[in-house]
Amino acid sequence: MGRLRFLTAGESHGPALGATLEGIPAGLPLTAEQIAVDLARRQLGYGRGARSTSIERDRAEILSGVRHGLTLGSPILLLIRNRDWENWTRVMQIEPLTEEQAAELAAMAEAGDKKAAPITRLRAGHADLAGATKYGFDDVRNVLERASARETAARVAAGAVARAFLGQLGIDVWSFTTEVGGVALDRARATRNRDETEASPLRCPDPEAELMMVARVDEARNSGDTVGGVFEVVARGVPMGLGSHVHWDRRLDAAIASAVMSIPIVKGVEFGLGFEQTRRFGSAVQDVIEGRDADGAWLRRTNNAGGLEGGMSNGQPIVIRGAVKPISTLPRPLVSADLVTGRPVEKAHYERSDISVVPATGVVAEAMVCLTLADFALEKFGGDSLAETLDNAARYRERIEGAVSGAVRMQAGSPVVDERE
Ligand code: EPS
Repeated sequence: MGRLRFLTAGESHGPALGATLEGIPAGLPLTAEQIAVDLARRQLGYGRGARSTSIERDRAEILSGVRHGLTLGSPILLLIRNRDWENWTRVMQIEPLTEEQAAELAAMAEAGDKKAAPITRLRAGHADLAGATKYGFDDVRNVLERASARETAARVAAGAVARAFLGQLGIDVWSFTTEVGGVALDRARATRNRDETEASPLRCPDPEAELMMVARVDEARNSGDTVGGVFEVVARGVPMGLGSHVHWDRRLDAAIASAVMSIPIVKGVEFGLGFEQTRRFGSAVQDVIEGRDADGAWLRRTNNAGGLEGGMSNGQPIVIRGAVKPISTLPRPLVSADLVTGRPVEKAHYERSDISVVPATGVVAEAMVCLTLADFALEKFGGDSLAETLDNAARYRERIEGAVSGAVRMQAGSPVVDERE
């Protein structure tokens, strides 16, 4: 990241998660309420476990960088307290344990409190083995606390700030679920509008497919298993020319792919037609340029490139899909091996887990896309104050003739799946 940087901190069962965001211009209206919207969306979705649905009620406190509802241009520090912390104060204590406290922890473990005992039964697919080996731990908890999906709450809080900034530029980023456990949405049947999709159990615009997806989640739950799927993020209103063809690390497609791949459960990213392009002739893939309309916008017959050509935004909606693998903590654990003895064990570790997190991962991906687009918008337009950034952006848009997708915004009530995407 160049102009906009962010860091997250926090363990899953520690006192809090935090995010520091540096580079947002001064003068952006920002409240904790705005951030709460995305945090709540991340906690939803059929297949989520008890932690997200009934224990945590995520809310970010803004601790710096904002005064009287407007950003100051200084680092924005966000804090999300973990409500579950009260049950983990001894297990996750930050201060060294006194002899008494260590004995208390040992007694908890002795009495069968699983969270008090060191974790050594490795989960395949998680960070357990490589993380513990690399950092020299003999308790996997030291790894899984940070490798937990809980960390993504901090990303969503930071992403909500980036979203507020992008909103000022007329850029809108939204996601929906396209596949769960091998059941895919049918675009021709995707009749739900955005509000209806948001309110649905899996945030899927195709009600029929969603019923079958829900059944797949139930099937996994009933057999102690987990399922993955695919989400789609669409960014509208991105002006032509963010990113660059001139150097590998200035390409917007590469930056978005990297940001989305950095979400722990994501195992693949594609744009527009994606891998399907490899199966077609070039004539059936390229998005024919049809000329400009009366407003100066360039028209395309299709959007197979997903809004990105030559590493730059081309003014069409940016369409990103992410592959979500099934969660690696299985309620019916696989056989495994012990970290300390190296010997096989009957069952890998299990505490609690979600069954499926595809819609939630879509919300996290929105955040990563917002942060990346905000970074590239700041690279293009600069500005220490929002007024300056907006002025620069307006001048650029004027120069490229009011162009392209300017203030195209999703209307509530319109279908969310555009056939051309
Ligand atoms: C997670 C395990 C579960 C999830 C958690 C990620 O937490 P716990 O072990 O406390 O029940 O609920 O995700 C969240 C809490 C969240 O907010 O996303 C894991 O092992 O990664």
